[in-house]
Amino acid sequence: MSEKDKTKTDNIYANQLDKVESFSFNQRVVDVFPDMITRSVPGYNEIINGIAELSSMFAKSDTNVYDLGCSLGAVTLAIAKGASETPINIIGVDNSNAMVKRCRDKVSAYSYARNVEIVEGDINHFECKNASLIVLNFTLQFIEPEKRQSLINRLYQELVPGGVLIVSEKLKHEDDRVNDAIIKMHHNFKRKNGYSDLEIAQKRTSLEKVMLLDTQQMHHQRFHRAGFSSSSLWFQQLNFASFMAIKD
Ligand code: GEK
Repeated sequence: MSEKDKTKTDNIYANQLDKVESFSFNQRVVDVFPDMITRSVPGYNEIINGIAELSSMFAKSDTNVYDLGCSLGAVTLAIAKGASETPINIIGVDNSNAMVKRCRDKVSAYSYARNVEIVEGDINHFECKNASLIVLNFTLQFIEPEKRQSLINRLYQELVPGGVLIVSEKLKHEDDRVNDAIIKMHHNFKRKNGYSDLEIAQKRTSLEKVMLLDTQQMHHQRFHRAGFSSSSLWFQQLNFASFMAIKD
């Protein structure tokens, strides 16, 4: 099987576990990741395609474009294709060794992704240089909440004027009634995609301490505190959304 097609069905939480460990991006997750993320995140493919389009508009010649928390490189590859007319370097960063290894194999299978480098590192300490576009596609929600503002502050500084930050996140809602209703709709989405109630419940427990959500308002406030004069939602499906913030 080629690197392009290597994906297995996610059944990590299919059987009752004695103890549900906190979620981590280990080899087991890497092996099923494309299946897991497309069956769990409403609008995932639309967001990836949208980022490809946005990269064709905002990636600037002779700059760097960053995919922070790149996992298996879906965003990296989308940018390589979307901005193929523009001479840029694309750098994907992830702190999971298992993800980075598989991502490098995957990227090397695509001839249009020769301008890509995949780096193993913690995005809290990774310096982006001369960046016209920085993407955190469902990564910020895994960063400790107290580190999020300083990370976004630094990314603002590292963007060139006119540079764009794209942040996709699962959101929580201020109003508990809305929150509960949308969570139920998300669980229905997962059921329709073949996950059982047991899988949904065990996955939820595993994420409880490692994926901490912000409201839409918290994201806008954070972008504005960092210096962005403009931040907008360009995509939302249920409680999954993507923002773009532009540096003047
Ligand atoms: C996609 N963007 O397919 N430093 C670097 N990487 C990190 C850090 C950190 N501090 N914390 C978490 N990660 C991808 C999906 S998944 C989202 C992103 C999800 C990495 C982590 O190892 C994982 O690969 C990724 O962020 C989050 O568009 O699985 O819901």
